[in-house]
Amino acid sequence: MDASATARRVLSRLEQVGCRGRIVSVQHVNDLKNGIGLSHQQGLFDEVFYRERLSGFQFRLSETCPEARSIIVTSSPQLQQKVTFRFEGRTLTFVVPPTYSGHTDQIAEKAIREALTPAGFTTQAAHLPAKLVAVRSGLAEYGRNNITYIEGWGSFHRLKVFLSDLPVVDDSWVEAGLMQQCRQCSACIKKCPTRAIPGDRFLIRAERCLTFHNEREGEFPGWIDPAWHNCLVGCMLCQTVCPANRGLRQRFGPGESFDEEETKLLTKGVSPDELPAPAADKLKRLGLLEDAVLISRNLNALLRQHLPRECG
Ligand code: B12
Ligand code: SF4
Ligand code: SF4
Repeated sequence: MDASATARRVLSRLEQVGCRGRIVSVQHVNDLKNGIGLSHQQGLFDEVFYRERLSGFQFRLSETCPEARSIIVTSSPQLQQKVTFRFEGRTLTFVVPPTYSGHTDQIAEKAIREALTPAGFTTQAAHLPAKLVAVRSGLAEYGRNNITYIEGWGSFHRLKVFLSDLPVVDDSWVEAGLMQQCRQCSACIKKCPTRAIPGDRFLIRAERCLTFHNEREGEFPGWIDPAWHNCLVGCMLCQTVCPANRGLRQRFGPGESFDEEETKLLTKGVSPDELPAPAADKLKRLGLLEDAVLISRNLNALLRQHLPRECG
């Protein structure tokens, strides 16, 4: 089978398993590198944020994956999950945003392999800036909140990037585009409690984003008002206010429930291997098992907000 037919097979196999994808030439990796590099040179990133979250991308493919010919980017729809905790005789429900579970990456990777292997091609996961690949390949568009949107799935989708030795015949690489709906809207700017979405530039101030702080270890900075916490991890405010997510924001996945004993253990900050198997399985299904200690800190912050007297 030739490269063009194999590429079509990859994309249709992805659709069969509920994902969407685009395949572009590996040469565009320089644009990705320059895109992030230029913003860095212009001083648009807080240095701690850059070092912790952006310095690990692997752009030097000639060293790490010299046989790569294409970049495959996939998008998989995911829903929010409601997670219920029994605590001090009360039931409290908090949200886990879409995209924290990596199970859809495995589904996408399997589909890609099934299409590539019979034609003699291979694939592997890549560590590249996924939004930039998704938008420049034409798979998605940016919202003003800096999250990417896909027709029918809004921003409730997870991205994953792969490399392949499949040569690219029909390449496409567009300028990064802003969603049409954003031109007349600034709802996310107004809703963001930390002012992370600026009015005077496109790039968010990631070091102010609640997600940056509740996904990293340590105490929350003093300027974060405890009342801002709205999810077990991450933050949903700039997505739930967005008109492009109308019809999706009320939908939730199966969710999980933790009983009184499990909740108590979680609040104590135990490591994943100290959790009883059923509780660990629930965290695993949510995609949060490795983050059990962060979840403990975040859960305590939410409980303090909802049960101020009980939790001190
Ligand atoms: C670092 C990171 C973060 C950081 C920084 C977020 C950010 N906006 O960059 C923090 C911890 C804050 C974070 C938060 C969240 N994240 Co995050 N994060 C990442 C990660 C690891 C890298 C993102 C990145 O490359 N950032 C660097 C910036 C520079 O990239 P960029 O936004 O694409 O910037 C380009 C554009 O701004 C463009 N540009 C510049 N000027 C202009 C002007 C115009 C008009 C236009 C159109 C474009 C444009 O050029 C820039 C490049 O120089 C990716 C996973 C991955 N491997 O890529 C997930 C990822 C982006 N995160 C994701 C998600 C879901 C979130 C949260 C929604 C989680 C949550 N619910 O709380 C929040 C959203 C916060 C927000 N408003 O952006 C998803 C996004 C999926 C989607 N639907 O788009 C990803 C792809 C993870 C995944 N596997 O799906 N995240
Ligand atoms: S809230 Fe409005 S401005 Fe923000 S991403 Fe959605 S449509 Fe765009
Ligand atoms: S995720 Fe929350 S804190 Fe971050 S930009 Fe959106 S609204 Fe602001």
